[in-house]
Amino acid sequence: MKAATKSRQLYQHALKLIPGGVNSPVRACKSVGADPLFIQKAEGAVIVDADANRYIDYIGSWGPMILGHNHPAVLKAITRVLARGTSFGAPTDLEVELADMVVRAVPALDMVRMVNSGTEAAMSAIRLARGVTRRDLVVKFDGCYHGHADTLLVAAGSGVATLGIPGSPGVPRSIAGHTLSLPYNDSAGFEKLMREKGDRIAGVIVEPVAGNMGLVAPAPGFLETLRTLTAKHGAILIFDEVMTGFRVAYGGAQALYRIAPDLSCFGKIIGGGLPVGAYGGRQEIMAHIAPQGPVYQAGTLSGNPLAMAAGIATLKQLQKKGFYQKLEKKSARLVSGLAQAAAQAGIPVQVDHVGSMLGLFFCAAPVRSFEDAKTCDLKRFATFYRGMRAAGVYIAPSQFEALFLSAAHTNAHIDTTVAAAEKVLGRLGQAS
Ligand code: HOZ
Repeated sequence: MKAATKSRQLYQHALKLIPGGVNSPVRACKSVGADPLFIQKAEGAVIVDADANRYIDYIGSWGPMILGHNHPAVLKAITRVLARGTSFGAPTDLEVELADMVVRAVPALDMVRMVNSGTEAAMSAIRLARGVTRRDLVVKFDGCYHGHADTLLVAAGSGVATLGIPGSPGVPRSIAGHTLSLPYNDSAGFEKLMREKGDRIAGVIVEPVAGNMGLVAPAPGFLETLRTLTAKHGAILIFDEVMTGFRVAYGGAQALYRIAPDLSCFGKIIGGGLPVGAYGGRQEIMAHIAPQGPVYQAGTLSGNPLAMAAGIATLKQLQKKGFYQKLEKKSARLVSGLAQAAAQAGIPVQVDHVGSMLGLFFCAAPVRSFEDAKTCDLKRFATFYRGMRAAGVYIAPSQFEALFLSAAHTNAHIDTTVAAAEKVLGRLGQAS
């Protein structure tokens, strides 16, 4: 591994020009005591930094790259559409085609609106829930992250958790006061809240598989309770499938767990690596969106032709027979390899996966909530991160993030990763 000279130079320059030197906080690698790597290029499962160091990539641009980087079919689709122009601010055939694919794939969708990011999707879904119900209160769950809209930054995961920020200055108390946050997987707590305030709740938003406090799967019955009680009290149930959509199954977590939310949010995979978001749901709810209805939401670059083309090409690949089964098998191989490596080293870890979303916590007890995740050994995670990076494995620089596998990861990549983990965890074991 060469010294990260160019990355360091770029970072020093960026620090003067961009807050924290980065355009999204977690990637600054602050909490793991490292500097960010600046990326030159990527191909398949491998990402290459500015100093030409190669890493096996388990970030996958934080989820979109389920086919691996630079997939030929996606590149071809983008290139073909590029010749038509890059943005028209007017409808195209491409957005209809992608909308059709998304609606067909996801059980609870009749209609979908394209936006430009997951943040926009969640923010718009919340506005729609409020507009439809004429209520203000929103329920979310501690450690879930739904982008950085004011309403949703309360007790949030991802960068907010990584940096230990309790809320954010700039979010007026009066706005945050409309958001109630409860422990994830706590069905009893949710029942109590709905008994007391159910008829004032506009919407309940949840990551059906949490990926922004590390990976935390829903406990049996949790999502079912959300579904039953929101329906009972006339509140809108929103699944934030920005990470899980087309990731844990083609139809997302709602297909995997067979629960139909009222609204769903998407991003990441449906843009094939280009900026995109979407939200959708049943026809009678989506009909409230302007210009069909009065709830306003708009966007100059929404339905951008390049993003639509990349999304269509990606989804076509995902439809291939056995795609998810193969990915699942590789994920299981990595999870069991990492668990074995930790056991050999005598290091307590919780390592789990739902489809090709993975999580790794340094703690002895299973992690079912953000409270549990916060009790894990963050110092050990930081040492592990630095060790793996030095060994050529690129994982998210925070315990409060998920890892993602792609179709481009081979068993050889996985075995190399496990071998690196054996060494790094072995050293950690000796040091403790
Ligand atoms: N919030 C995303 C991860 N959960 C993106 C982080 C980044 O791009 O730095």
